Amino acid sequence: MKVLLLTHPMPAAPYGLALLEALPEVTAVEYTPALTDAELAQVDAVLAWSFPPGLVPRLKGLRWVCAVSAGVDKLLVPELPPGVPVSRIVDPEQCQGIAQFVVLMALRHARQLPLYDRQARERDWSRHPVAAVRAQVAVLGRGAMGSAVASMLAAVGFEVRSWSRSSGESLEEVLGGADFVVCALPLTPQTEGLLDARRFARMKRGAYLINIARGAHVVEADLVAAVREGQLSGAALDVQRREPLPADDPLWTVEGITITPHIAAQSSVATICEQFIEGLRRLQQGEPPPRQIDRMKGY
Ligand code: OXD
Repeated sequence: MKVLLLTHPMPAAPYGLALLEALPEVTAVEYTPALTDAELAQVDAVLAWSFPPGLVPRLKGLRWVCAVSAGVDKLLVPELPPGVPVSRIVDPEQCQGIAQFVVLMALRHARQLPLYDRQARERDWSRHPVAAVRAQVAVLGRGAMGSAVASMLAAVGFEVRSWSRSSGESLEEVLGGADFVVCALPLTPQTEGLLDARRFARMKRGAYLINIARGAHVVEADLVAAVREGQLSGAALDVQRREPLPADDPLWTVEGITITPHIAAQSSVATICEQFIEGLRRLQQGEPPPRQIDRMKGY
């Protein structure tokens, strides 16, 4: 069996070493553009974050795609044959890390830490009314991430309302009641650009957005406008449409928008290897790989 490692921007070496130790009979190759058609045609499985353009049709023997991540949106390219199963990593520790990040960002905003940081630089000891952390949070997405986020926010005193596309509730109504909106949705054609000028206008004036899902959920130019004109008080964006975010992107320049480089939480190499190796063993035995997503739904 042959596997292709496409873990860029993460280095492939640790995954190759783990595979060699656990499944010495499997050949693991790190992707380079120099791989020939004949070499690529022998690949049975890939461990990947995304596919370089034009690669998938050359993987003629592909039997399984395993994402190196929780989200699989970058792998669901139209060229991927419909019968090839796609799996994702399911890591409770990553969900917990994401939830901690959201709570951190929500409390930081609710307790005005950026303001006090600014004041401290000027040795200004002014006090402002303290907002009770009883604010309302709308968590968009009820999957593993969204549920972990909702529970942790509730545990520190926020009032949480969860929404998903299948809940039947009106998104506009849920947004309209929230002081904070957290995006934890999968990225699909139905959720791309969901948070746009129209939705920002439906939010409470001064609401705060936290996005730990995918940059493409947000129409970033609309967000910049909404924050600049005060409709939103700000946003914490751990994900952006273009990653790495280019130095000249307007998102960097807006007071109130915090950018972090997709670090809210990551699965450990050990967990990814464990789940990939489990799937390869199943493939060797002719069994379906675990943690498959529904390719029709896209998550
Ligand atoms: C992701 C991840 O899907 O980091 O963004 O796992």
